[in-house]
Amino acid sequence: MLYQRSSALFEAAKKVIPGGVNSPVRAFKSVGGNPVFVEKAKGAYLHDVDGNRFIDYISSWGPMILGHAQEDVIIALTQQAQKGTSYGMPTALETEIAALVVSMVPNIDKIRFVNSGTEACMSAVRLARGFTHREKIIKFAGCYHGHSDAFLIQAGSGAITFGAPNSPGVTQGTAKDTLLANYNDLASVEAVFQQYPEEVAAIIIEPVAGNMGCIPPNAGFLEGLRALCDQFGALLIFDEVMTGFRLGLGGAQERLGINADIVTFGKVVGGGLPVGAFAARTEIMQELAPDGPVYQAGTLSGNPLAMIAGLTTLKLLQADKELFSRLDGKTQQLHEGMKALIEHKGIPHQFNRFGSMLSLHFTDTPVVDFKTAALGNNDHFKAYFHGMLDRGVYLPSSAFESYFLNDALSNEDIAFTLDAFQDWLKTI
Ligand code: KE4
Repeated sequence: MLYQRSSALFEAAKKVIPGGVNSPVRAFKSVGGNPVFVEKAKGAYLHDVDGNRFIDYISSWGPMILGHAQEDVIIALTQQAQKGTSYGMPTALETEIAALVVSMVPNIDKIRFVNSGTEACMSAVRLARGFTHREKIIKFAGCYHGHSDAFLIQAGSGAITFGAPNSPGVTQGTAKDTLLANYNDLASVEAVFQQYPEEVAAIIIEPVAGNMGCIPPNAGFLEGLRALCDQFGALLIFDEVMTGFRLGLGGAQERLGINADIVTFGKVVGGGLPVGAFAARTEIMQELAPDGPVYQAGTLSGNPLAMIAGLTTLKLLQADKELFSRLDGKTQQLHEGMKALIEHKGIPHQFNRFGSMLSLHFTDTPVVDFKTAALGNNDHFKAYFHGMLDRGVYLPSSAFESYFLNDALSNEDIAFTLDAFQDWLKTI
């Protein structure tokens, strides 16, 4: 693979954009080399500016579950754009997508749309604090809920990659109200509640973690969180920015059978446009301005382009009753195919999979939390990432990310990916 134009574009970008990217994980810092610049994408494929084609396993970090440039979404966007792109006034479109999400997702009566997953999680925490009149939150080492100050404490995703899970610029005043526990470790959560029995407004968690690689919850873990929240009067916030509309229409709540108090969304709900959302039962949502005193706002929140992209995507997901099982099946096919190829190679490896989320960790230790995720051999990961990239397969550019399969992937694409993996394995 040649990447000359990408490299030249990267040099130009670095002159006017910090690190040459608008989101750090894209910079390839964790895997080395220069990022690939995309020219276009269609279905399961990314095409870079050097004419290379890649099978895409990040799907824009989750949103493109239907594949890129899905025809119905593009048509709906094009038609909507003719009517204008943002009004700063309410539209029936917002009500339509809000009602659809409320009909799909358990335990929510009302939803507020915002412009990113960060904004959704930030607003959900403010709402939980306003509703409970408490100040502290519990988050889990390695989980990532966006780049709002309160979350950049032992944060996952890109924050781990840069060795700055605790970002400069986050004040001690903020950090003192973010309490840390360990994923899949109920005792660590109970210990925090015992120390602050009446001060915790909420637990916020990725019900299936995707920012330490993919880490499913152990049996009983989420149920235990629900019980602890009920015991200590805290709210349970499910950050479903990744899992929402990916694990199924009802997301992790439905798939895992756990009732959250507030649910946040992003990625798929916007169909590739900037959308986040947070939702809860009326008793909680009525605290939000303009009904209640908890303030939250946004110029482009609910804008018609984002709404029509999200609405069209959700309707397509709802109409295709086989989509989620088909997607899970492709993920299982990829997982089992890769495992069969690597397991006799004497290379330490762990695969984690849940639904259409998957990750490969180069360690013998089961990956169940931030600590064990950090044991992965990053030199192996780098070689794997670039080995697959050079063979036309685009994987997440960090060991602390999950793959996100899309419905445009064909059996031939999976077979191509397994051939590339087998060919790479011969080189190590
Ligand atoms: P955004 O602000 O990036 O839309 O969403 C933040 C967020 C919140 N919650 C979860 C569970 C998330 O995974 C994210 C964002 N995910 C990362 C990928 N690990 C976005 C990719 C990036 O930072 O460029």
